[in-house]
Amino acid sequence: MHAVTGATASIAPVSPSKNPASSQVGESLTWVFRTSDGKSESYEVKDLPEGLTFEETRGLGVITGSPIKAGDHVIEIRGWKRVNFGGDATDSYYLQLNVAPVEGYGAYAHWADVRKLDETHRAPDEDPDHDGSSNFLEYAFDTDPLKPNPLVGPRGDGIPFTSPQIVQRTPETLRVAYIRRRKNAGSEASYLLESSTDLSEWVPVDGEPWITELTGGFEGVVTEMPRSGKVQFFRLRLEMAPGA
Ligand SMILES: [Ca+2]
Ligand SMILES: [Ca+2]
Repeated sequence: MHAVTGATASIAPVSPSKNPASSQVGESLTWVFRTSDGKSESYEVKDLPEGLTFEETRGLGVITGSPIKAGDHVIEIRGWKRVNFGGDATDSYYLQLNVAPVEGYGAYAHWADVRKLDETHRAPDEDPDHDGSSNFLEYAFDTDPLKPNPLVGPRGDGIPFTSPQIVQRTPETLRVAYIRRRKNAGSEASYLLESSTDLSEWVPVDGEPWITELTGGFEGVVTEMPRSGKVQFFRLRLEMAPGA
C-alpha cells in the first residue's frame, strides 16, 4: 500500500471503532478515528452529544465519555492538514451514534417500567408499597417501589448509604455523605444538601464535595463543612429535574 499523490484524505474509524456505533445512556464510550493519509494535524468535531468530549492524541481523534441522552445522534467530523484548522480539510464525515436507554440509568418513566409500576401506581408521588417513601424517593435511591424498605442504612449492592449520614466529626468539622444518581447518567433527580440548627431554617451546604463513582449510575458524595453550633441537622432536598 502506498499513498497516491493528490488523493483526497478522508476520515476513517480506527478498529475496533465502527460506524454506526451504539452505546447506552451512562455507559462509557471510546471511539477513535484518523484520516486515511494519517497526516491531519487538527480535527473539528461538531454536534457531540452531551456527556461526550473529544481530544486529539498523536494524530488520532478520540471521542470519549458517557452519553446522557438516549436517541440517534449524528456527529460531524473533519480533519485539517495543519494545526488550528489550517490548510486543506477533508470532506465532512458523519458518525452515527445510537444511544439506548438503560435500566437504572434512564429517565424516571423508564425506571418505572423496569420496576413494573402499573398505570395507577407509577406517579412520582404515589407510594404503592406504603413504606413512606414516594416512588420518586425510591427512584432517587433506587430502592424497590413495591417492597417496603427503610430509607436509612446500608444496602447490599455496593451502595453504602441511602440518606445523608455523618461519617466523620472533628471539633471543627463534620463530613456528611450521601448517594445520588450521576447527572451524566440521565438522572431525573436533583439533590441538594441542606443544614439547619433549629429544623425550621434550612441553608444549602456549600463546599466542593469528594465524589466516588458507584455502580448502577450512582455516585457517593462526601461534603466537609465547619461545625456551626451545638446541634446540626441535615437533609437532602430532592427535586424532579428535566427529563433526560
Ligand atoms: Ca414506597
Ligand atoms: Ca420501597
